[in-house]
Amino acid sequence: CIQRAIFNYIHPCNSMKLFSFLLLSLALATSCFGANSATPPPKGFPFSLPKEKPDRPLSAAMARIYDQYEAPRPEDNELFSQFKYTELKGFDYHGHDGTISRRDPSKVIFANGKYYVWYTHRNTPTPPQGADKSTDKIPSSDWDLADIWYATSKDGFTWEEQGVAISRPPKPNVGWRSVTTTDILEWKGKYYLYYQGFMQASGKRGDDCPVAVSYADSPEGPWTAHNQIVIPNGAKGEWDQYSIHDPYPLVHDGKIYIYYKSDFDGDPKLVRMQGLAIGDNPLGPFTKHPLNPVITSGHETSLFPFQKGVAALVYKDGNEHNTIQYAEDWVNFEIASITELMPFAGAPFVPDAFTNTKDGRGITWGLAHFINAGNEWQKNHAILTRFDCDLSRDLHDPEMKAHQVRYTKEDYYQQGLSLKQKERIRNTLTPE
Ligand code: AAL
Repeated sequence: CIQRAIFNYIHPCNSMKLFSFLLLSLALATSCFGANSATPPPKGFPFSLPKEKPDRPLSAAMARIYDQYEAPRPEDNELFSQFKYTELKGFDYHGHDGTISRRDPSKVIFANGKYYVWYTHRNTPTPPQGADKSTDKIPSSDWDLADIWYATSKDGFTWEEQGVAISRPPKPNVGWRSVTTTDILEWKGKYYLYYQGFMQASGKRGDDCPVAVSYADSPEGPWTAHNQIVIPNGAKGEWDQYSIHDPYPLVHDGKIYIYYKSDFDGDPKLVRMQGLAIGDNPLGPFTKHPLNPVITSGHETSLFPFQKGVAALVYKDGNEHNTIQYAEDWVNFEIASITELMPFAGAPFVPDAFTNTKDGRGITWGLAHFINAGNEWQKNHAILTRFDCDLSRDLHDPEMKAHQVRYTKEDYYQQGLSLKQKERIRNTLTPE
């Protein structure tokens, strides 16, 4: 009908009518385009990533970035961060000959105007020689025949070693072979160091030990050994029957929550998972949680209060390694982010570790270690290092929220094929 209207209108042709026709066409064209702006939105996912979960059918992966993570982008996720590393000053390693090792640092605390850290300290005539060659002087592993030493710092970068905090006790006390892998608790004005107490050289059967504790009125000591096992190995046939590693105390709900690792199974490789034991008294007893293991991956797993719950740095082992996890109830952990280059044996400075907070603020730095620091297993030893991150609700450091860690081609070529793999590939018939 529009065509007929135009034909009737301009049939007796003259310039006025031609001008009006052109005007009418322009108006129609504009209205058509204009009509386009009233057309429904495109059916595809929008170009600008919605900050909130959109009301439309979503794939499992798209639903997950809204349901599982704090934000659809890593840079907006408070529980995502990169990790940056700085060499520490103040520790001597005998030229990295393997006779001295520092590793598995405790959480860092601040007291008397300075930072404190405790760690496994080994100083032996030889580097580790394995369980069969070990003696009462020759270590089996990097953490065999070790004591617990401590150091202080004004800035977290340069440290002053203060010396031994806890020495190995005489036989048959718990830890007579080696006291290692300690962590600190401040509780009602006193200090407690929990640690692995070895009563045989690590590696004889396995890396077997329970957890013991010493206490002091000051972080400077002197430390009194409780001389009893506070977190015992599990019963025969239970997941944690042989090893209770990496005790990691925090205060929550007016109680002491000690997270720990156990190595189990071993067929063909060890499985490493994390358990939880809860107590009202720092000298025990501690009750293991019935849902243990509570984290299915990780190694020396470090944790920190975050909002109402607790977050965990889960690295190195297991299906969910390289993740940062979160449990609002401090027991049931979910993956909060995926990251990389995570600190080995991360030991953060956690200002609210013992404040029984329900509003955890998070972390920005801590210490960690590098094992086989000399890149020669014949000189096996570990060194302490510092990491920085932005897992804090009180910091916004966009550089820490970048999600592309730069590796060099050398890093990739260092991850080369083994001889066995090269042989396999060589023997694989090339397709016709
Ligand atoms: C560390 C920790 C425990 C283990 C050994 C020394 O990384 O998991 O302490 O026993 O390795």
